[in-house]
Amino acid sequence: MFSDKDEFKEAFLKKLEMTCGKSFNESTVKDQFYTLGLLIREYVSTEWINTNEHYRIDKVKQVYYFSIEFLLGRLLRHNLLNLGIEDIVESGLNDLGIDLTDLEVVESDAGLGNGGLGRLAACFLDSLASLNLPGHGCGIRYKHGLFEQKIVDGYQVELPDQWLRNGHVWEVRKADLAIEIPFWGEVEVREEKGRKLFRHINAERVTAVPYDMPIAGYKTDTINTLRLWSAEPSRYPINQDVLKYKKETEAISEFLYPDDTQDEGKILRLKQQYFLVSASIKSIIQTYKRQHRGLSEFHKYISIHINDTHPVLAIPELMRVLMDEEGLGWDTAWRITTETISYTNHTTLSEALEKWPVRIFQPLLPRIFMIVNEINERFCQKLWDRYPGEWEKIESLAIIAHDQVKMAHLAIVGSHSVNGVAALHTDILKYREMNQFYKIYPEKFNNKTNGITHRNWLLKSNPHLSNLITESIGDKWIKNPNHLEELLTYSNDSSFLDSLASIKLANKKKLVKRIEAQTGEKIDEHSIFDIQVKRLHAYKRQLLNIFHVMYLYNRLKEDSHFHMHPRTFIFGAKASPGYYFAKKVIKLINAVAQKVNNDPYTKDKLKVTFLENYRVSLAEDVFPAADVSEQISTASKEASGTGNMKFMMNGAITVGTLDGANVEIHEKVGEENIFIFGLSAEEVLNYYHHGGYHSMEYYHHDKRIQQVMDQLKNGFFPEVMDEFEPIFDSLVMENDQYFVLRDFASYVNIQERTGAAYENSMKWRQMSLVNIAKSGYFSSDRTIDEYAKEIWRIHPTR
Ligand code: 26V
Repeated sequence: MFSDKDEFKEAFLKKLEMTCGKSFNESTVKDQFYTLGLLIREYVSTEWINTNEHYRIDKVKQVYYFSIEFLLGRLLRHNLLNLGIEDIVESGLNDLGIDLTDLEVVESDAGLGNGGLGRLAACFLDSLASLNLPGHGCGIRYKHGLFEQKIVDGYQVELPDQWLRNGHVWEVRKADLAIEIPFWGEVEVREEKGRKLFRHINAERVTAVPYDMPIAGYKTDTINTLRLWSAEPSRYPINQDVLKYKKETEAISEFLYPDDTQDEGKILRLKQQYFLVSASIKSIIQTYKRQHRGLSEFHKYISIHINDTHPVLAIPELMRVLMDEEGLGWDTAWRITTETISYTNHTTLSEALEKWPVRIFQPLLPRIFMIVNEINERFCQKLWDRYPGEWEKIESLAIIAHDQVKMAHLAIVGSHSVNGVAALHTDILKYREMNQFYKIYPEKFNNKTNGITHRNWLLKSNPHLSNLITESIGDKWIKNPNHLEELLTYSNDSSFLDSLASIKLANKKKLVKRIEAQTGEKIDEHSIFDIQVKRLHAYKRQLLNIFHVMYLYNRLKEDSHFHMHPRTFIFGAKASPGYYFAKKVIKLINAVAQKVNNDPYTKDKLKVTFLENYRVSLAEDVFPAADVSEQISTASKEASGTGNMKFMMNGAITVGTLDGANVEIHEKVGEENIFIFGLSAEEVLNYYHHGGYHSMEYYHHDKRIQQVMDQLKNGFFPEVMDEFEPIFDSLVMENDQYFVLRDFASYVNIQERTGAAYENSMKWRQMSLVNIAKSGYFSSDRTIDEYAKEIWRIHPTR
């Protein structure tokens, strides 16, 4: 459509007049952004169609990645980069007096996710397309993504996210491909020619309308699809409350993770899950039938991957379609279903494992419940044959027990592959949390260590570092990040190391500017930027970090000889709206910031900043500016972590526990290029099983801990007398289930070593270089290549 900047300018100006009805001189940045977006979408449309034609005509096996979250962020520069037209567009716009970065910030983040799980899905889409793999995403087009966070007086306040306010330029609504989804009602059973026939009657119907987004690979011809479903009313029922029906229908795609403490919220979440999988499966089958006769070979052409258990109803839904709509028998349908579906587990935390009460499940999804029940009965029969008489064991493994449907059990039984997301996590699944299932199905369990797309998290977000890398080793690393290892030849090249340091400084300055513009706070860019950004959760131990800051503050105040390199502790975290304890931690961080930043005695040494509304577009400025990456979860609790990889790739040094993918980062960079501390997963799990930890002893015997704990309630924070008592209680009185006090001394120790290491700037730069050079393994290209070969059995096309 345009091959040089003059053609681009001409197309841009024409498009602007046509879509906005304004002359260029009258146009706003929003008009310009929207015009550019439309132009790009048109630019990809031919290849998009070609890709799909090729998949159809050549009967290519395709994977569909089902996920309740896709955390895409902004897409303008991402698309320009992947299509290879960034330079043309940027310089064309320059000629017109437009700065591309001014257009970029107009775009709202597509924040349809919480954190790691949703961002992983977004990185996977990029890698699939970039590796020319036939793989698409299926999700929900929430009207409101994850809430917008404001910090008011140190407290988190949530506002609804309004990402669709100005429309979403990358999507195409396809009303003609809408699909009806039934809820409630009854199942009518008839017998015909010796076969049972099932019909779902008196159902309330909801229409699922697809919105498709093109997913362009990096400089390839492949354009895959992300299909997000939106819920709309079907034909309005006669004699019913029409407004109520409309509201209830639209609620399905209104919010990401509606509050599920009450039954109403539980129903809504289960509706969302079925809505996603039913619409997706029906549309996959419609497309499939245009290319193939019959469904007996479905699994040879289609793979469906379920990202955690949220889409696990794909299993009974596929069974339903194969049996009730296509007339296959149970055994054939079961073989096809299990061969089609694969499952990733993303957490071992018991409170995060999904269970649905039968009293909600059965009436909402009557036919699906019957099928789940049948799957359960057949599975229990198998268990009975294997473990005759062992009722307790059978009960603990059953899919339905004690009036609850256990989604993870359904996922394991109904799929051919179950994977964890880091080596340690998979071992914990195999030998601890899911050991009984592992014994029954050893062949299903496998590991796929997470990865991130280096094209987003390095090439796009850290252009200066990317340029330095390309100048040094060429640009092969962009398509194959293992080439980053060639950077090791520069380990003793002082001019290269100097460049590395000045790029880091420039990135820090950029972040400082952004923080100053937002909060008015001034930050010393020569201080160590020590950063912890991730969802707020007790197991991630933001508390340990802030206690360390309190300890440093106390030390500085009490010991005039105490030396430390100036440090800025940066936090970014959203807490679930109903997560009381997590919100206390946010308040504590802000209270410490208030205290420390305003004390003339410490303010040149210590600084604490809480970044409001942490999200993808902010993260893109945070990772490149980090010196120290905080990955300090209680060992065994963080399935993988992916922020750890983004920091590493941008040259930050990890301070971390041997948890999740930190273990593998440690292996890659070696002992001397990472700061490891704290209990091992083994030790933590042993404490859980055998007891022996008494946090009170640490409180009494370590004066540093005692002082910090006491400050939570002795008026140290003057305006908040009993605000932090629940934190004190959980650590001291309720035995500190995440071992914060247990790991405190070890953490202080490693932090002291970290600070000292930073002062040897030559050594620090070398460490940083090793981290960048060894980060290739953590590219999602490697991860996706493994999924493609070992689970999905799909192949690169063209
Ligand atoms: C969910 C919940 C919901 C209820 C309250 C407690 C709780 C705790 C954790 C979760 C996590 C759900 C699954 C998830 O997001 N896992 C994350 O997946 C990432 C991608 O694999 C991985 O890097 C993170 O370690 C893992 O926590």
